[in-house]
Amino acid sequence: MLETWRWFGPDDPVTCSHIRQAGADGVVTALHDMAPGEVWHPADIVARKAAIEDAGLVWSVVESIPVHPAIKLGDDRAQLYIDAWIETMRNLAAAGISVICYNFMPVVDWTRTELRHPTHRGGLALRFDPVEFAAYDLFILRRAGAETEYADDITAAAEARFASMNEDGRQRLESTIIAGLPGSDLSHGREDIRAAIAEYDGLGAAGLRANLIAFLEQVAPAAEACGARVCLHPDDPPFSIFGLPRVVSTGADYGAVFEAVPSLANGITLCAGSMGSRPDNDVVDIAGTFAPRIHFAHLRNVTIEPSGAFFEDDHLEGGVDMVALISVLLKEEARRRAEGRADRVIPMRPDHGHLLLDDIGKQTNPGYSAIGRLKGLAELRGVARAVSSLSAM
Ligand code: DNO
Repeated sequence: MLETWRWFGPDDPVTCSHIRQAGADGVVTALHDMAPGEVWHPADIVARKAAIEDAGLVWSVVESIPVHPAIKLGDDRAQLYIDAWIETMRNLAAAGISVICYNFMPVVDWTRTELRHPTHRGGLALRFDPVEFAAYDLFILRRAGAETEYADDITAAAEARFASMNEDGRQRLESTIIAGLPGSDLSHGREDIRAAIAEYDGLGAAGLRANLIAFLEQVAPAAEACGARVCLHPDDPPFSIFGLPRVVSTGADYGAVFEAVPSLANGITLCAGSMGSRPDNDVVDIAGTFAPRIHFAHLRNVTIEPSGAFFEDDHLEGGVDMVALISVLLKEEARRRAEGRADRVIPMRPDHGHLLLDDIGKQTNPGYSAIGRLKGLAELRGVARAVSSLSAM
């Protein structure tokens, strides 16, 4: 596997020099200042690539080219934005950057309710609590219709949670949920988010999936033609929030997409943490099923609490058997080598990490501090090294 590391560009407090010191060889980044739908200019791509190479690294994966909401809604501007997305992909491929991650989550990208959840060892972790989420949706956002969507026990627990929060706590919850986590390309105010959610009224899961497939029916042949591979990141969390459809949450969801658009250029970002946040997803099994389409892997782990809340655990703890998952990825690499595939090395990154040691109190992007990821990468590297040498015995 190629060890990579997410970098948010020149403003990221974790620099390319830090990435080199952590032992990664590849960088995962995007032109984060471009708005969804804007075409990335070849000169800007080449300049960013050169800056990464000057630091002794390679720009291995683009995460992400944002998908404009018009594409997800399938409205009359969709074609314009599909063309723009494809043009950006072509410009990247022409610069030699061919692995392109994206997601298809409506309105909000990855979402948590808490950014500094103390772990039992004293680090700080990201967490999602459905009761806190419902408290926000029902009693702060007051989304129209939300009251009919939650089970009575969740509504009662959410009401009690809301009542127990002071104004600061309510504001913190709101900014955690809607102000945009790093890489999400979106940051909403309360009115904007109500309006953005309302645009999806009536679309439903079938409509959203049809729009995803319509997008891929154009993207996959264009990717094949320019030598790119696109990889769809799962929903995080992998279930509906704000009453919005989410259609990339399970193995069956991926199966439907690949059945409709079988090209191997149409692939998956295997995100162990996102998929593992749902007890009915067997991540190792899903990885095995779609192995030839795994163009990129996000390795992290979560523990699901009895209430259904989940927190981001150490990379080798939590619900996903990381040794088994890495074994699937290494086996797939061997299979690709035997098949003579050019993409035989799968890029992976240690996804997120706890806030630890000196990083506590520093300005960091939630989930993307240096030390937690350094530790995660070192653990994952150890597993990969051990699995390969044991399988060579
Ligand atoms: C969270 C990430 C997401 C992911 C995008 C992919 O840390 O995994 O931001 O990058 O959703 O498009």
